[in-house]
Amino acid sequence: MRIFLLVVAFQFCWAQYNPNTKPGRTSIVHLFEWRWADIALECERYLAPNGYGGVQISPPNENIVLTNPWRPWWERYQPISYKLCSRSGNENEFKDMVTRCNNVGVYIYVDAVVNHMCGSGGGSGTHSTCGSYFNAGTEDFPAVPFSSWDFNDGKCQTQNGEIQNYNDANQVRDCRLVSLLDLALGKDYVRSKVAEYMNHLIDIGVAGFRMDASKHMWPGDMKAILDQLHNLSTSWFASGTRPFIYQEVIDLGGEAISASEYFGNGRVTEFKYGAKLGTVIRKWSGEKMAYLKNWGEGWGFMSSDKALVFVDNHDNQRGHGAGGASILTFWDARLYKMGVGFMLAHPYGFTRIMSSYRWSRNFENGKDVNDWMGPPSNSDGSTKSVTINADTTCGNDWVCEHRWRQIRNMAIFRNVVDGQPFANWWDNNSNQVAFGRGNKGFIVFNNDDWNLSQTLYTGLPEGTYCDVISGDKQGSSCTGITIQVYNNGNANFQISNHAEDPFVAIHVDAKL
Ligand code: QV4
Ligand code: CA
Repeated sequence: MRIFLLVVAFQFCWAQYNPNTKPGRTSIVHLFEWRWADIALECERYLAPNGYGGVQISPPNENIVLTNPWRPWWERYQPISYKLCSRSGNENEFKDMVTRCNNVGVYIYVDAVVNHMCGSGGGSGTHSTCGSYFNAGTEDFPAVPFSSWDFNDGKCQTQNGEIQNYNDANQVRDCRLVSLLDLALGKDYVRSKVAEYMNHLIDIGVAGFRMDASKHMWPGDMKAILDQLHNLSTSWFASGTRPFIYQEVIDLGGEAISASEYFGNGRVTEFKYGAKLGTVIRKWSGEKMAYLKNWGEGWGFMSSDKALVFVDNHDNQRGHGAGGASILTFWDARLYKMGVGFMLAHPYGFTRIMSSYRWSRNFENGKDVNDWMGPPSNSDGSTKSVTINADTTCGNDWVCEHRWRQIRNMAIFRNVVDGQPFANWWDNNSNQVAFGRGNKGFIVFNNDDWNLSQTLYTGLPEGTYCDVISGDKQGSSCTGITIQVYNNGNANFQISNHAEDPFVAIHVDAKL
């Protein structure tokens, strides 16, 4: 009995850190701005067959419609109500997506924007994605309903009601983030409306939430909401399963609020990860890949079992949020593939892969003045569908990084080596490094300006392996280069610094 109670207590305390992905599926993909109908198809035709565990979706609730600038992606971070009605689709399309993705074992993680409603300058009318009336000036959102009683105006202590100083935790939590009307999450009523929204999603079948702008909410207020959440739907999940929670807190150090304050609620985004990895792979600030030997907690990151990690996100790939110019994105494809490859090979954290759309970047004085541009859209503002080309890449300006061979195969690598220890590190004291995961996988990088030619101990069983970066294993052959592992576990690696992708990865499922 006592053991049973301990097990229950353990599950209760730790459940919200568990991504709830199927065993052997270790990453999720952020399909930024995709339509629900396209996500449903992608789960069935690509994500499930390639071992992806889930999808982070853009905010599904009703938001303001902005026309100046024209339909920016960030209008979706300005809620008008909790109706499931957005540029990605309506409630029926949402339910269809969740059902179809869940049925193939790819789970849905909702971006929950619950710190605020729209900006104070949002005006009044029905310019919202479902046509619900609102008045930003009087803080009236009858479709929820919220009224001026439900906002933090009385609590915020700054003169203009805005966050002015990130060294003052009270301001950061109780004042307006870039004018966004700040919800009074201390109130039972507001908490209950947010919990009702999230429970509606849980009952439809979602597996967890990205908690947007968590830094701007008190951890205790969040806990009061999270404690009201239902268990996941037993149509797909074991009874008693708690929703996965990961909180967006940008903590690069040096502010009043730290990521650790949120560990009691769930996982937290580790923003140091992408900022530092970008600096290393770009070889800025004297960094080199040899220093990655103690990557993870050794670099001052939060503990691995609390971390949600990514190379770039929808903000910092376009200069919003944190990380600055070091962040690697699809625009720097060669370096990006190395960064994502490193992340997926390394055991630290729970990994999220970014999947983007292309926009016409236009730098003026170092800033992209088109950083607001929304997804590929038709002249009426509706989002374009994701078309699939004959070579499996995406059309209509959808980048589909998750379909790039190198990234898709490294997501599979991570599944194959899941649970295996970091092992057999080698470096040349510069930018040539290698490491393995137990005796299941091995990866070698050459980010130096000269060739790599090296015999290394891989820990893998003897055999011929297909390098999953330069090609794919197809039947008993390999479309890329092959690597011979000898009976002593050694293999010889040759990587030109001019190679299309200067890294090589092998694992036991790609043995010929
Ligand atoms: C502007 C001025 C204000 C002014 C206001 C007047 O900046 O000072 O008071 O006009 O009306 C957009 C505009 C922004 C505008 C605001 C309100 O960019 O200029 O204010 O709307 O009209 C996204 C975008 C923001 C966008 C916001 C709402 O990144 O640019 O603001 O959506 O549409 C911090 C936070 C962190 C946050 C990060 C970006 O700690 O939580 O900044 N990240 C998350 C999301 C992000 C989102 C939000 C939070 C807000 O990942 O995408 O912001 O939900 O680090
Ligand atoms: Ca707040």
